[in-house]
Amino acid sequence: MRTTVAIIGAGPAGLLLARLLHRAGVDCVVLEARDRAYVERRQRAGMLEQGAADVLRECGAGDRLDREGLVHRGFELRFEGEAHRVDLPSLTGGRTVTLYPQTEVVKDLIALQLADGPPLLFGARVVAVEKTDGEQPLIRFVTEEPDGTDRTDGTDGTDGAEGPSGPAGPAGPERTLECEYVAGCDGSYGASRRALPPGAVRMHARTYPYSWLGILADVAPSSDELLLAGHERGFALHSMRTPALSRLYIQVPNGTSPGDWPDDRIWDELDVRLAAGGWRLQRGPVLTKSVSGLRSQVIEPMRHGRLLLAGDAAHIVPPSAAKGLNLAFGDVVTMARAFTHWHRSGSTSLIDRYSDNCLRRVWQAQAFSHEMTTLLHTPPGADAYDRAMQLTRLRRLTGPTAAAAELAENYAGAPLI
Ligand code: RFL
Repeated sequence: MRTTVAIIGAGPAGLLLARLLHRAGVDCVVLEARDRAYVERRQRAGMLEQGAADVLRECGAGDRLDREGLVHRGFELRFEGEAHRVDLPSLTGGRTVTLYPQTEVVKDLIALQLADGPPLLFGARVVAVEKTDGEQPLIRFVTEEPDGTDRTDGTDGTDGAEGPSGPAGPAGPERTLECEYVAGCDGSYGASRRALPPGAVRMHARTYPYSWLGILADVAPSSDELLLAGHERGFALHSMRTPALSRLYIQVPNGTSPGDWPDDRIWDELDVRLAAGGWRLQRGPVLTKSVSGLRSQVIEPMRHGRLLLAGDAAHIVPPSAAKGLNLAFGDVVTMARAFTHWHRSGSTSLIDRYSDNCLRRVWQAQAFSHEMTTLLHTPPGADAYDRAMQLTRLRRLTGPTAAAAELAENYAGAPLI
């Protein structure tokens, strides 16, 4: 098989890139290790910046988003038993964010691609990416049958922290795909990162000393907007997936097992951490319960030869600022523009600047995600001084200050197109 751009991974990054390239007339093939049902079921992000929603609309994937997405014009920061609303449009010149689950973004993009897009091979696990230093990279992959095992959320139900896993089922013969460029969109445990020669890139990494216990609950959200609490017992987040499904998280120590937290204990803790005035949290049946660690990673540069990395393959952010999916979209918009320019003009100038152009946005999102994480979480061993610092930062951000405007700007994100 041959193509112009080989895309590894059919997560949001790979699927959006395929869509953008298809519309620009650049040939591509997408290889995805998992089966379609698995990819469409994987619970992860929920919040789209306005720029990300605009890109989906622009490439024809905005119909259901506009019908079913929940537009949010603000969010609340809660601390010391009080709620402080951050109004996005007034602080950002009119920007908003949209709650629309990543599962639905992926379903919409897959449906479009299967209807009229470039080839998308499910169950095609890339085992090697070769010759990225030369003119003609080569991808080796095996096709696998789904074995019915649900590995959606990692080993213990952790959501999305998907580690390297074995084949899904019996592997067929190895096949090859020749191409001119490789887009590595296969997440942090994919084949693209493994193809980087030792010493070719630098990996910056940080692991935070706490995790998130998340639940999906079959109950209508208790608030129309996101509530983020910086309680001295730790962070809590009230979010939603749909008007009938709530998504809630609490900070827990690293190493926590979901089994340590019976449902009532979770609801009681959420009540304490999210408390503000007479507000009441509605309880309901817990549908899923999972623990995920918080980490930051950046690979620098995001390119080696003819292999360009995008999304979680290139960087990870802690979920506290909801930037991961949005950053992935930012990368592939930049990448699609670079490949399109090269395809039309023969010039590699934008491909050569791809990494630098992305990294400015990536580090900005890293900084904001780090700030939100340390602002709202209580580290092990924190004392009264640490808490006073945290409350001082929170008060500054919720007052009529330039800091409040900066918070809103970062939260709503910059336009991508
Ligand atoms: P994905 O989604 O991991 O997709 C990678 C795809 O590559 C496939 N793959 C392979 N295919 C072929 N051969 C191989 N050898 C392969 N190895 C892997 C995989 O099967 C998969 O289909 O990466 P992508 O596309 O870069 O997308 C990144 C986002 O998924 C991620 O950043 C976000 O989910 C992060 N995130 C959030 N981002 C936001 O923008 N807003 C949010 O509100 C938000 N909330 C979250 C989040 C992440 C969370 N977890 C799981 C840490 C909330 C949580 C709890």
